[in-house]
Amino acid sequence: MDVTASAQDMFDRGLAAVKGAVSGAAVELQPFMAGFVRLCSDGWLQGWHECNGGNLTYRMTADDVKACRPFFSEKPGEWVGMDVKVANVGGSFFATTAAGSFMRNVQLDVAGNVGIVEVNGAGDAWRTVWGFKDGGRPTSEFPSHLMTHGVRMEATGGASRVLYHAHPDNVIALTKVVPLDARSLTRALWKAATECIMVLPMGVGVVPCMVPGGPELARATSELMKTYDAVVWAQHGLFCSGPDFDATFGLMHSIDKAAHIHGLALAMNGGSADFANTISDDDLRAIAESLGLKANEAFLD
Ligand code: 2HA
Ligand code: ZN
Repeated sequence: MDVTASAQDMFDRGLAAVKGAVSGAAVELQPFMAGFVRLCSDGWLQGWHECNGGNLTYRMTADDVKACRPFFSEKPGEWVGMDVKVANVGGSFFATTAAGSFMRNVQLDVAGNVGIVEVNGAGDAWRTVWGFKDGGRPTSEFPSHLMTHGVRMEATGGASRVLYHAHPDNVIALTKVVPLDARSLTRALWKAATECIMVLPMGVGVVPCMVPGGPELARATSELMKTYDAVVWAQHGLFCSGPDFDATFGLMHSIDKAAHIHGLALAMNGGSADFANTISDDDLRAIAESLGLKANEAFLD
């Protein structure tokens, strides 16, 4: 037996194991990844992520990429082509939940349930550079997330970085009882509680019931995201965008809470939306103006 070769082999294996453990932890310890994981856990605790419901993507900053680059795989995955081409996110890196992953498991095994992918210069293919350690791939909604990242980037001068899809119960229920147009839904939400218009001055967009993960839903959502930072998917859930994890989670939470209050008020009022008291349109304007915000006039009387 060649003792020297065997000792070298053991050393190499040990080094690889340590490097693997350290590299996983190092990406997980980055502030953006801590925020990513926290949002997944918080969404689970809200009850918005039954089974593998929901998904999350984050467009990394140049500093995020610099901090993570030493821990990227020495050999990135193969390029995988997409049916969509989003030129303005070409060359960007995204953290994304894995297709089929459960939000409740993300905190237990980040590298198994989350990956970092690089998008090629043309914006029509991706490859894994970190994570998906059990052989996963980006969320099934990745092409629609990418299309929407492109749109939100443009609409916000680059500020928008987070896209979050969840299945909040109250929002889904609301789409069963309010006419499915953006004005009616927005007014029900705005008038539920004074805080709603503060986080949602443009209101919400709405798409009718469509096949989850399909190209039609992707196209409709990204089109509406030119105007709105939140889009209700009838009978399905909600899609929110924001500059960071707090703002995006806060938007999802605020909209679900307003939908909940609307539902409670309907139940207390015997099912009628003719409430004894509510927030007037002038009150809504005054609330928005108090924060220097311009409410969407198309949705006010
Ligand atoms: O990721 O929620 O809409 C699973 C879904 C699809
Ligand atoms: Zn969904």
